[in-house]
Amino acid sequence: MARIAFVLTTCHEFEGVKVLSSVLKKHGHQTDCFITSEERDYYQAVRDFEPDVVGIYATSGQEKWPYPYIRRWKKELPHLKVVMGGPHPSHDLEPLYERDVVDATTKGEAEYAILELVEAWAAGRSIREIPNVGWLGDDGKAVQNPIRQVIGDLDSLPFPDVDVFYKYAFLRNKRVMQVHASRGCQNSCTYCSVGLMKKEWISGKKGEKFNRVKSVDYLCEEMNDIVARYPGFRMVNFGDAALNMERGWVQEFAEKWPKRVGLPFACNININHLNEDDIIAMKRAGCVSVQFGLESGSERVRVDVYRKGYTDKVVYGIPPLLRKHKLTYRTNNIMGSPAETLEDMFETARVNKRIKPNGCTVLIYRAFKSTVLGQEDYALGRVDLEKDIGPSIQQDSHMKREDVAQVVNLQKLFNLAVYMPGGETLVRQLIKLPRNRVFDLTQLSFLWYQHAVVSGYGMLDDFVLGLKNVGNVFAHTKRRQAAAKSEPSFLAHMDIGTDATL
Ligand code: B12
Ligand code: SF4
Repeated sequence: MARIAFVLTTCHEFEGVKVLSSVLKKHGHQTDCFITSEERDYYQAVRDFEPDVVGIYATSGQEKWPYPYIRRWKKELPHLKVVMGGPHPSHDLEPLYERDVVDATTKGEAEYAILELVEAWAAGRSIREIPNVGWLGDDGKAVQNPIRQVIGDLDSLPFPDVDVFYKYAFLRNKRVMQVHASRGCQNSCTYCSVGLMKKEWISGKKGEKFNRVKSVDYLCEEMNDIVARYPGFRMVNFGDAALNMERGWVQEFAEKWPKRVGLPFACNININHLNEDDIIAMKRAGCVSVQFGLESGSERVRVDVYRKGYTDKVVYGIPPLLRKHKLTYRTNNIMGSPAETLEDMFETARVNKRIKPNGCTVLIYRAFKSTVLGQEDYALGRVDLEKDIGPSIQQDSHMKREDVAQVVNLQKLFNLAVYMPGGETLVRQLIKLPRNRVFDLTQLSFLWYQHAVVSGYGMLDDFVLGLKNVGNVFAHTKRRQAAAKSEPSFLAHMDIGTDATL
C-alpha cells in the first residue's frame, strides 16, 4: 500500500484527480489532496500525511509552483517520488529535467499509468516500460513511452473520489457541485489543446474513440452517491466541453435526471449539434443556464482560423431558441489572437450585443504549445518570450503586437462595450489610457455578477472563491516584485490558477 498526495493551487474539485484517486483507492492505496488556499501551513499538511508519492496536476504555466515545497519534502522524506501529469507534461517533457524534483511524467489519461507507477516504485521495479510514462534516460535525455488505449467505457471506472476534495468545508458547503459527464469534444478548435489531445492522447488502435460519455444511469448513481453523503448542494455545474456530446443522450438524460437526481444544472453546449428538441429536453431536465464559445464576432476568424465550425447562421439561430425556452446563456470570447485586428475584436462585442447573452466571459488569447495555433505562433516568433504573464488567461497577453495594451484594456472593458448604451464609443477612448486597476476591477465585477447570478453559483460562494484565487490574477506582478528584491520566496513560485472564475 502506498500513500499518494495530490498537490493543487486551485480551489476547485478536479475531475482528473478525483478519478485517479478513486482508481488508486480501489487498488488498496491511500490518497489525499492538498489545496494551497485551504491549508494554514501547506508544507506541514502534506508532510504530516507522509506521502510516498506526490502527484502534480499541471497546465502550462502552472507547473513550477510546488518545486520549492517538493525540494523540502524530499529532504525529510528521502524515499519520496514525484509524478507530474495533465496537459503540460503531456506535451512537454521539460519538467523531467528538474532532476531533483520530478521523477516521472504521464502523457494523456493516467488512471492506469499512475497505478502501475506507484506500484512499481513501491516494489522497487523499473518504470521504464510503463505506457504513458515519461522518464529521464541515463544519457540525460527525456523519454516518452507510447501510450495505452484510452478508457473506452467510462462506466468501467469507480465513481470519482469527491472525498479528497469535500474534506474541505468550503468546497462541500458551496452551492454548486462540479461534475463531468463526458470526455472529449465534437470540435477541434485550433486555439485549444483538445484538438491535439484527440491525436496525441490516443494509442491509435482501431475503434478507439476520444469522445466518450458516461451512461445516464451511471451519472445518476454517481450523483446520488455524492448527495447521500454531501446533501448541501443546490445545483450542479457540468464541466464538460458540451453536455450535448452524443446525439440522443440529452433526451434520455431528460427522462431520468429529474426523477432520480432532480438538481438544477448549468452546462456548456455545442451549438452546432443542438436543435430545438435538445433545448426543450435540457429545460425539462432542469437546465437553468448554458454557455457556449462564440470566440470571435468575425465568421472568417471563427470558422477559417479557429476552426470552431460555428457559422453566423448558427450563431444567430440558436440564441432566440434559448430565449424562447427561457434558458439564460453566456458566451465565451477570445481577445488578442494574431488572427484578429482590434476592429475584429470590436465586431465580437457588436455580435454579442446582437445575440443578447446574459453574460460574456472574455479571455485573452494565449499561445499554448499544445495547440495548432500556439505551435504556429512559437514557430513564427509571435510570442514575447521575455514577458511573464503568469498562468492566467484573463490577465495579460504575451503576444507581440503593437496594439497589445489596447487589446488587454478591451478585454477588461468588453462588457461595457456590450451592455452600456453607447458603450463602444466610450470604450474606444478608454482603451487608449494606461492599464490600471479600475479596468481590472471592472472585468472582475462583470465576471463575478455573471457567474454568480446568471449561472446561479451564488453571490457569496463566488465572491469567496474569487478571493481564494485572486492571488493568481496578480501572480506575475508578485513574481516581478519578488525577483526585483532577489528574494527566493514561495510566493515567487506560486501560480494560483484564476480558474475559479471561468
Ligand atoms: C474543466 C476544466 C477546467 C476547470 C477544472 C480544472 C481542471 N483542469 O480540471 C477550471 C474551470 C477550474 C479550469 C481552469 C483552468 N484551465 Co481548464 N480546462 C478544463 C477542461 C475543459 C476539462 C478538464 C477535465 O476535467 N477533463 C476531464 C478529466 C478526466 O481529464 P484531465 O483533467 O485531463 O485528467 C486526466 C489527465 O490529465 C491525467 N491527470 C490529471 N490530473 C493528474 C494528476 C497527476 C499527478 C497525474 C500523474 C495525471 C493527471 O489523468 C486524468 C485522468 O485520465 C480542459 C479541456 C480538456 N478537455 O481537457 C481545460 C484545460 C485543461 N484548461 C486549460 C486552462 C488554460 C485553464 C486555466 C489556466 C484557465 C485560466 N483561468 O486562466 C485554469 C488553470 C487551473 C489549473 N490549476 O489547472 C487548458 C490547459 C492548456 C495547457 N496546455 O496547459 C485546457 C486544456 C483547455 C485549453 N484551453 O486548451 N479548467
Ligand atoms: S469547443 Fe471548447 S473544448 Fe472543444 S475544442 Fe473548441 S475550445 Fe476546445
